[in-house]
Amino acid sequence: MICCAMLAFAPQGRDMDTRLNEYLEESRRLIDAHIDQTLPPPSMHPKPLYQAMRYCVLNGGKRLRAILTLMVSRMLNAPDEAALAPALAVELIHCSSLAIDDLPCMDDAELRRGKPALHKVFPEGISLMAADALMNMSFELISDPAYLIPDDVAVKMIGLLADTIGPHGMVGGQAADLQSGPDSSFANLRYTHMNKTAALFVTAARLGVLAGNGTSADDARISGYARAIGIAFQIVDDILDLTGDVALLGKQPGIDQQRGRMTFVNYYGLNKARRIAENSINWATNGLATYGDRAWTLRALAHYILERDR
Ligand code: GRG
Repeated sequence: MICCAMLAFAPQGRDMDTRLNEYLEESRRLIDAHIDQTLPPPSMHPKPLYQAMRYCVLNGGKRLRAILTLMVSRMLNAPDEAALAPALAVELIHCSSLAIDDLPCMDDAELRRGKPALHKVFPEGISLMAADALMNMSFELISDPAYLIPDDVAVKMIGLLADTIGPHGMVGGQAADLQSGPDSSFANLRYTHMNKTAALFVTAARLGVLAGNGTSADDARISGYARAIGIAFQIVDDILDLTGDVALLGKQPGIDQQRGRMTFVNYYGLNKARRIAENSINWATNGLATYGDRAWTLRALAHYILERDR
């Protein structure tokens, strides 16, 4: 059994930053190792497809959403085995969405995670197929008997993921974003980012509740926390798009501005957008009081999201 000794106590102040960085690094290594084992080998036919899938995923992502699934299930005292398949599934969906977002018909991005975007290395059609394949693999993983997820839990997990990806989730959010412009309404901005970005944070956390056999009260509390950090994540992303450094971000800043998209920064200005992100993070962490020290990783992750520079 994989266990996380790092849950044993709640560190404070600067010690919390150090412990969180160790925790993130250890969890990232665990997830990367499992993704590497899970993805088919690059020698499989048709080779460009499998090579593109591996290029898309195994390229240095922060793995925050997968780590969030693990954090929640660990807080609920579940062994990592219960949460690994949904954590990997969330990460595959996230990577798939980044590849689609980067395509010429979307952002036409040059860079992702400090490397040429998927469609700059592989033909555009293969890149789209790789993104589709990763999305499908996420469902395969959860229904794979090797992960021993009880059938009723697997059905709930698959339903949750399908909702999150679909028209009421990320696809809807992306479509709203594509239509947005300098004069878009606040309602459209909120809809876009709730669905395009926050929805996957909420689902990652809720998968952790399912893996940890949490109650409906856990589900409601953890969903509220994840929605708030998901929105803060996007506001910080909008801020970094304006102020960030290409070397740290690993992607070209300024794309939102070039495309004339509505962002939290365009709507509120830099200072107010930052204050809204701070309030959202405070709201998120206040909602964790019931869990006491057991929720230190979730509190630390919320602060990390606010302070991140990449
Ligand atoms: C059908 C899965 C699917 C998607 C189609 C393209 C699309 C709809 C949605 C786009 C979702 C998207 C790209 C949202 C942006 C969220 C965001 C700011 C991502 C950056 O996340 P990080 O910084 O990335 O965690 P790393 O590289 O660390 O993984």
